[in-house]
Amino acid sequence: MITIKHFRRLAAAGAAAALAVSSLLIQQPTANALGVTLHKMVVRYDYVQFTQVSDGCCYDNTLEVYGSVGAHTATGSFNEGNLPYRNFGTWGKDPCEVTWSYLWSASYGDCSRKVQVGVWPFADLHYCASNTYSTCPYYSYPDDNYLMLTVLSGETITFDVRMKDYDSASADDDVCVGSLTVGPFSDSQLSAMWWSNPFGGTIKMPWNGNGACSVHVTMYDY
Ligand SMILES: [Ca+2]
Ligand SMILES: [Ca+2]
Repeated sequence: MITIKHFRRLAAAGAAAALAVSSLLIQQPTANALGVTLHKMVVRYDYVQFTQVSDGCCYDNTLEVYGSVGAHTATGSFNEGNLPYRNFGTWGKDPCEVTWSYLWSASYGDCSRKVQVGVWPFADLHYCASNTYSTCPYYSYPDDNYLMLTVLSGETITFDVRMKDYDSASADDDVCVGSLTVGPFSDSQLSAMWWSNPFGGTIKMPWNGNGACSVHVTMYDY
């Protein structure tokens, strides 16, 4: 049975709890409490275009490609559990080989992609989300060609691509490696990057004897 005295004690406890919560909020202000806008940006990797490829002897014009695409900000305020890379194939290995657009299935996520001169859409692949460009923590490939990135005004954004050609008899070759750093942008510039008016960027690697490529990436405010 709750007496008036007990009730008062419960009410006092409730007030103390509320005070504790409010002081917690004061001690640990969120970014929004400081007047900082957190822009949730969608980064979409569109395609890679290879304008020149060579796999060495005897005019071999087919590469066996694995790699990663990624995006991060200068302060590293990622979403998605701090996983700024989307990896395909198996870094440094060649467990299986399929054509770029072979069966849209995560089962082939660890396979190298056979690549010639041409345009290859990133939407055709499955990826693992990772905190490094060279590992897939769970050896599964459930992810697509999109990343979510939290961007603050005044900080730069870097897009990076690393694609290598597997070679059984020698070290693997860089065939499309590069990065593009953009910004910093203001709040209004970031907000203006709506899906119908997105930011578009191109990462390029000039011919290095193994490959020459450009990679297109799109970014918009979510
Ligand atoms: Ca090669
Ligand atoms: Ca090769």
